[in-house]
Amino acid sequence: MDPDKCCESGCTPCERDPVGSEPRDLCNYIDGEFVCHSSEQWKNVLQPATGERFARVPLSTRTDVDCAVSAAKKAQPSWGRLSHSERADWLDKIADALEAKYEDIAALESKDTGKPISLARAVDAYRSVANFRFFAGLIRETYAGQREHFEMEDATNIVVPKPVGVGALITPWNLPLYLLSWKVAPAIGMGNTVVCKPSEFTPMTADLLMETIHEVGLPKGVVNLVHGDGLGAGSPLTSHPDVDLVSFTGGTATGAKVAAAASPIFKKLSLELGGKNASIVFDDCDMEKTVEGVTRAAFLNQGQVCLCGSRILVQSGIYDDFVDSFVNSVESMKIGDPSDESTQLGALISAEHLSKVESYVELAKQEGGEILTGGYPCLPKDFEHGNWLAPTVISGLSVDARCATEEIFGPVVTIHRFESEDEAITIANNTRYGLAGSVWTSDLEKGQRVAEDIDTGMVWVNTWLHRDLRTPFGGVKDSGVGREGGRWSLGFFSEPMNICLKHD
Ligand code: TXE
Repeated sequence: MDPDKCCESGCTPCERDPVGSEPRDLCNYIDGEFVCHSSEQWKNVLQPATGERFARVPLSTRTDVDCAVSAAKKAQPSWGRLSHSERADWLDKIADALEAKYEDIAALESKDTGKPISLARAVDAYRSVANFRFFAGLIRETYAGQREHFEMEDATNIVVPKPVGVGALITPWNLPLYLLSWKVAPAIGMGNTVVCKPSEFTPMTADLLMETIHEVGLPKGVVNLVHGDGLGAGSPLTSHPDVDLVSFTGGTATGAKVAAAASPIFKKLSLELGGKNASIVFDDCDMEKTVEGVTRAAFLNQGQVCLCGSRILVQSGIYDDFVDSFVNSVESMKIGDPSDESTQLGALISAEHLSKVESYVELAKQEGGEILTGGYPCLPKDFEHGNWLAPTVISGLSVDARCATEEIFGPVVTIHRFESEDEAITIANNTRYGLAGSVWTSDLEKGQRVAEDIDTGMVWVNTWLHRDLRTPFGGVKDSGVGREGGRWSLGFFSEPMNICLKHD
């Protein structure tokens, strides 16, 4: 084998462009080295706010995927033999090193995704560090004492949490490092080695994570990264015979392809897919707090969060007042330059995605909807080539309308009137999705009762996106399969083996 190549099929070390230089060409990270990809193909990385190119991402191929999987496979046995607490120490080291780059994470994420810098700091940078730290603590706490065991009269059963093997971690563009770290930390913490495939639209903080992992000296091959698109890199990764588990977050249509690729060889699979979540507002809610909470749920990250409350159901007694206050609240949000600290709404991820969202607004008009607020924001010339849409509120649609049941994944919400608790629940469940939802009422008993009847994986009462990392995260119906979060992540990223010891 050529000593310059990291595996038989060949990937050569690449000279990294210095961080901060523009435009930058990114490299894959395989077997502890930044390496070139095997094709000549690149994709431009554009700033959503301005349309300017600021980097190029490799369009890797099956050859690169093979290389990365073989590095991960080679590294797994010795990594898997470390104790849980030794691996937790590595997670803490990564958390510390990432924390030192807090502002870089926020700035890169804001530039790459078009989201406001304040949000990138408070949510993306914060959670990326917190994910590593949280799983370090949880793994230590869970596996510090005696192993879980079940006594019989004449035998003892001991449950041994073994690593699954090589994991493929595929992430989307809306919360790039937040979601990647949410998968990498428990996956490697439980003794697996991984190949990451971040979204080709937002690769910058995944590169930063690899740089961080390299700096702390994580054993080579434990974390590998292949850049590229779904067809060239994602698909060969999910169908690779040496990949034992796939954790995917993305669109429902892509999730179906991933499941089809992974299931013939029985890979362990976790799919976090789309949502069309209802925010249910009862007559007895605290109006001011509810308007604030429902506005945040509707438009955080320009509505590009799978948990966003994109259908707002309001009880008839307060419908008119609520709609007035809600529209006022939406119109007061500051949209514009993502690097401005006071900005609340940034740009959409891509021109293609903007067109998809715009097409839903057009469809809403054809379906008989009334646009209560929306349109295009008036912005300085620097942003004329960006992907902008003002937060849009649509009323008057049937609850069966396509805009009221399909995932738009942008700053567009529909608002509907209901009379009774039962009707609210029926409307909330009237979609193929089942990820999340929120209920707004001063009666917590009613809040819990309604929440239990909603067919989703998560419901918040009088709050939204109030996350405790110990709780299960995931959806039902077309929103996915499986749960991650807390001990559910530890369960997914391990295989519980039972050893039965017969007593004399
Ligand atoms: O996501 P994709 P897209 C929803 C949202 C959006 C739609 C499509 O409605 O409009 O999905 O968005 C990789 N095998 N969400 O097209 O394609 C891809 O490269 C393996 C909801 O941007 O699902 C990327 O890394 N991988 C969602 C990742 O999958 C494949 C967040 C997600 O991309 C692949 C984002 C394949 N065949 C969009 N094809 C959420 N749940 O939060 C693509 N990929």
